[in-house]
Amino acid sequence: MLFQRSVLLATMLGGASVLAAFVDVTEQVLPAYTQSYVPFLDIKKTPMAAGVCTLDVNNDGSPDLYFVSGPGFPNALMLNVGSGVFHDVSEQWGLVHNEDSVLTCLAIDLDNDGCDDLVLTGAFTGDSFTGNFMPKNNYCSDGAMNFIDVIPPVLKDLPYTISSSAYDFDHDGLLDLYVSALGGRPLILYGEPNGNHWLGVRLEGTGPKTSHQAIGAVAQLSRKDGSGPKQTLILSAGSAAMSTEEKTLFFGMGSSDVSDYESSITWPGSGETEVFDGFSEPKIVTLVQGTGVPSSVEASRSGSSSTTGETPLSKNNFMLHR
Ligand SMILES: [Ca+2]
Ligand SMILES: [Ca+2]
Ligand SMILES: [Ca+2]
Repeated sequence: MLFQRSVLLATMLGGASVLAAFVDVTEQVLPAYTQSYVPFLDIKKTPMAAGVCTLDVNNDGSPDLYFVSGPGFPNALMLNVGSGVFHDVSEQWGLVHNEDSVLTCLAIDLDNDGCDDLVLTGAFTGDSFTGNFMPKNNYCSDGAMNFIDVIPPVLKDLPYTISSSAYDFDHDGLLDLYVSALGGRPLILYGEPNGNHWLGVRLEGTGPKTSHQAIGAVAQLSRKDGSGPKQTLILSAGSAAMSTEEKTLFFGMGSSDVSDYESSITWPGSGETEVFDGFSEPKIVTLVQGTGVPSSVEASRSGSSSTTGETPLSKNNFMLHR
């Protein structure tokens, strides 16, 4: 179910309280989801939707949804068409995966081309686990509205995976993966550097309505001249099952120069949008609410090998390609 906040209810220190309520808007905003897949079921009673990812598959600035479902139910990509309505585009984008149910999804830009990709772990048929998927979003490479599975062999048939999370372990600006498994060793998969440009953004709220960690902030990156698509990332406290991850938001921009871009941050609590400019790469910057310019610039270890260093966990490289 999707809930739209109408009023917030919380008890405040000192006894003051604020009235709160949530309204179920599932059938209004996801009509295709209810009509296409479970016409014989009340969606409120269906066992499907093991998880959901938020990602902007077409970089139009409107977050879309990808549902992963239980045994016997297809997964579903719901495109945000505005006015609070989502359309089912699973088949067009090649993201049905109805033969294998998936426990968890993770939406990140694995190759820094500027488009969110997916990592789907814990595929199972109901009787057994069958492996995993890693669909790459081709929208940034050639405008194609589809995903193609590019999963590396080491992960493809790994059984009993339960979750994955993303972190830039080797500080090269390319997100890496930590994949946990039931009854087995976890995997760390290092992204293979591909030369694409990137920018890491850390957010710091200064209140009074925005928390220091700024969880819930919406960060958008777009060209200063207004041309081209707009990337949108939402700062969350974690994703997938039993996982947490990097609080740095990573924007990839392919071969484009990051100095051509600016970022607008909509701060949680206040709802105010603030534009930051003056980026250079390869860098991780901190954007402090109310300052308008990047601060605490941290150079990456760009160029460091993705295969150096010791880890007690197994380590395998992957490279995304078509
Ligand atoms: Ca979108
Ligand atoms: Ca990508
Ligand atoms: Ca990395």
